[in-house]
Amino acid sequence: MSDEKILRVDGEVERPIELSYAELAAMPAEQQVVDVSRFDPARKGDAVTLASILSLAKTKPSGTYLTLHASTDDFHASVPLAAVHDQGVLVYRLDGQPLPLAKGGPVRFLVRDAASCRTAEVDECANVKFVDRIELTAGRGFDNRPTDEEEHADLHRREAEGH
Ligand SMILES: Nc1nc2c(c(=O)[nH]1)N[C@H]1C(S)=C(S)[C@@H](COP(=O)(O)O)O[C@H]1N2
Ligand SMILES: [Mo]
Repeated sequence: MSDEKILRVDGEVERPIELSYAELAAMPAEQQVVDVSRFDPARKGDAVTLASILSLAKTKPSGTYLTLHASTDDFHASVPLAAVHDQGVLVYRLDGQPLPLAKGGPVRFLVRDAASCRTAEVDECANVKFVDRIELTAGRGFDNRPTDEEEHADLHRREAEGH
């Protein structure tokens, strides 16, 4: 059902919003990022810019962190908004269809120039899959990304096994 709301944007915003696949696909052409493999050959699909979603929800000045929630597997990451505002995209479509769960759908966050795992606050680990809620928070919000190498290796093992 393409009218079903798949993404909620709330927290430190003036206008909390909920978007469906159809609404994401209907966003203006200049807010769409068609074919993300153009900036990351390992990725596929079409996206909208994070900036366009945030301008719809109207981030308050108090919303300094972007906290991405994936309830599907209870994974959460919170990153400084300034570091991702212009580089973040939300992949929602693959081959003209909603992004499937197996590819991180319904919505996958990607940072165009993410550093390698655990090398910075904004790293590949912050490329959250199955995003269903984006919360603007005043300071760092909930984040359960792995903090040491062992935890991180475990997570990747579970991911490879399909959880
Ligand atoms: N929902 C969710 N998103 C996630 C993860 C996860 O376990 N669950 N793992 C993260 C980590 S640690 C990494 S390095 C990247 C891996 O993305 P890839 O499988 O597309 O390479 O996804 C990130 N996003
Ligand atoms: Mo990671």
